[in-house]
Amino acid sequence: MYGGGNTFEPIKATGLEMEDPAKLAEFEARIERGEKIEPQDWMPNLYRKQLIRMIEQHAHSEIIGALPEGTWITRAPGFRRKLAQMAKVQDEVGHAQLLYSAAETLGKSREDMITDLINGKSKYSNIFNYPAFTWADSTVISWLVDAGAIVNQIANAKGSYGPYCRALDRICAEESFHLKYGHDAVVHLATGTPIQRKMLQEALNRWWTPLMHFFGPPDKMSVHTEILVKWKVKMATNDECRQQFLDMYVPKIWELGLSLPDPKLHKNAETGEWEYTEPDWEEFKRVINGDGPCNAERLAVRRTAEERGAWVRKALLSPKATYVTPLA
Ligand code: BYC
Repeated sequence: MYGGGNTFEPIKATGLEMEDPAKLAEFEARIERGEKIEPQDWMPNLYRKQLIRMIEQHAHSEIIGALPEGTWITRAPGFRRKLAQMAKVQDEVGHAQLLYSAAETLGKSREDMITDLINGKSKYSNIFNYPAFTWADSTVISWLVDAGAIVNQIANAKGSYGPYCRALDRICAEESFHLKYGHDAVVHLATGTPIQRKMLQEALNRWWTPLMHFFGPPDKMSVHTEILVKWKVKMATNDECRQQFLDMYVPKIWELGLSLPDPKLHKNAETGEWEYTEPDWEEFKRVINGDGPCNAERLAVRRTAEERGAWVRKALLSPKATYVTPLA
């Protein structure tokens, strides 16, 4: 079982009662005033644990997320798209580096994080456990998965933990290029031949449920939202991010003459809220707990990368390692 298997169970022991009440009150007052918490500052153990969990999962999502798109570098249509795809994948791996560094400031080593990933102990985003069969799948990831990520990350970049917020600021700047790249590639297919349009529509149908899952379970089922919103780690709830995504992107999808595989999907004119068929949350639980179509394959790739890179890390960390310049 992945992730400890307690998904959706309410947290019974927070450990907050063990904290010094005066320090806790001052910590919460700082957050209330909009101050950033920095690594050397006092913080409750639960804040530290929650941040490690979330930032680590985010970092893992970036390196695992590079895999489905990475397989399309050599198969992308044309040299220009290959170059752009390669740059995007490289950016995603760079995001993981920034995020692992941010999580390390909280006391968990990068080595431990990678070990927990490849042993299946840590989670990563549900969405990267689905296959990218066609080039259209890859374009849907580049446009809509990055769009969903930006909605979440722009909000959280204004949060309380300094190193995470600074990493998110930089990531969002790069993600906005990905969004343009993905949109361009989608528009190209949508305005292309009937076969290209069909391929795009089929990809959209495949990715819709994983995209709805991407923002996390509905607020009423979410375990961590309450405390994370209180401590300004999450600046918007799962449902708020999902609504914002629907608001921004459903009209753009429809504008291209594409459809979405949910007959109930519409914006309620009175409430201003999008109404939709609840995606299958049992499927979501299975996928995030290790039983999705590609979980085993994704982790196997990471495991191999770790094993094959071990000698490089060992050599670099060896006290005998010397850097020899060509002129020395
Ligand atoms: N996938 O209480 P909840 C990218 C888990 S990568 C998997 O609502 P929380 C990109 C959750 O962990 C960007 N698991 O949780 C890269 C918890 O389980 P545990 C990815 C999920 O933390 C390459 C349980 O369900 N973005 O953009 O309050 C190429 C209960 O959920 C998911 C981030 O990582 C999920 N989707 O809220 C292209 C953003 N959702 O830990 C693109 C950072 C929930 O108790 N993370 N779970 O075992 C977050 O903002 C929040 O963690 C979430 C979940 C909104 C995802």
